[in-house]
Amino acid sequence: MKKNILSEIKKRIQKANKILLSTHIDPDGDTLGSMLALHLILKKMGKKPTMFSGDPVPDIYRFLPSVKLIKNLASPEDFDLIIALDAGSLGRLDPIFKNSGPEKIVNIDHHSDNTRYGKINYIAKVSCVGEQIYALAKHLKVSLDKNIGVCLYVAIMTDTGNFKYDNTTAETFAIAEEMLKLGVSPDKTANAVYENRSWPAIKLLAAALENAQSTAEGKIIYTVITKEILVNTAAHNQDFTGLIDHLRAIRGAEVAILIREDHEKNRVKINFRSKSYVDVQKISKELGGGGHSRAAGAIMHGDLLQIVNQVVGLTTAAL
Ligand SMILES: [Mn+2]
Repeated sequence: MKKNILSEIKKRIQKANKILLSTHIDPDGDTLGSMLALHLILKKMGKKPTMFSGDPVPDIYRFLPSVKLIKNLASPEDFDLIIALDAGSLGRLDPIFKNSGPEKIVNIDHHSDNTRYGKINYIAKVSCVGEQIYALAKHLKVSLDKNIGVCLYVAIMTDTGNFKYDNTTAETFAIAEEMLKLGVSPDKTANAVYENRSWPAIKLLAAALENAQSTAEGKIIYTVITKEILVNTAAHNQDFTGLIDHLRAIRGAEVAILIREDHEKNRVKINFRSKSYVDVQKISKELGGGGHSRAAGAIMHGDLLQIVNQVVGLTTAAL
């Protein structure tokens, strides 16, 4: 099954003249690491892929090889193949793709609620898309090197929360082992991503913890980041990375919820993390979003207080 899909992808890549690779909106370590690794792999095959991310690359990922080649403008109609990485639905891709039919799209993703919007859909139950790019590289018989290794390592490291989420498998460690043998340094890579936080990010974290609320006997921890907090801390989108993990880390917490006002776009973003049994993908779906069973999110519109009540109510009902 997997082999068939990999050969189909291989055929499409070999046939294509102009290949566009894309991250999802608000890019994270998996979508970026996977795109950068795939770009290096395709170059080894003599292809000249273009990399696209509509949203800026967070500072903590700017050390990755070839990151400067990522473009924030592209016209999908100029390409004969589009490879989407780590995007569960067309809506998770930049709006430039909204009229891209399935014909040209290869969809490589690991979200179980993926809407299969591509002509070829390679959906796997693995920790990160990085694992899928690794499998693809093996199938393409492209030899890996340290640069590809560090990109894949970042994809794995970030999507497994440092090899500690329940998506971490023996295969995940086996791939990471191979990356280390290629010369990837686990401490340097982790330092670049995690020990490199900006002051606004720290101030934002302080405000998030200060305002955190506990409900349902401590099983739900939530915090609300208002427009005022964003202005006072000078925090940006990228400064939210990893913040919610501090809420989930609280003893007795099952679900952590981060509710944040996105005043520029007049909407409210909801992020969920659960520790061991609540399916937050299901809750997110009811709110029009999606994700994984232990990490999911949604975008909502309307009155902040009403949204908070609705989100906390739904989560309480799911306990
Ligand atoms: Mn991912």
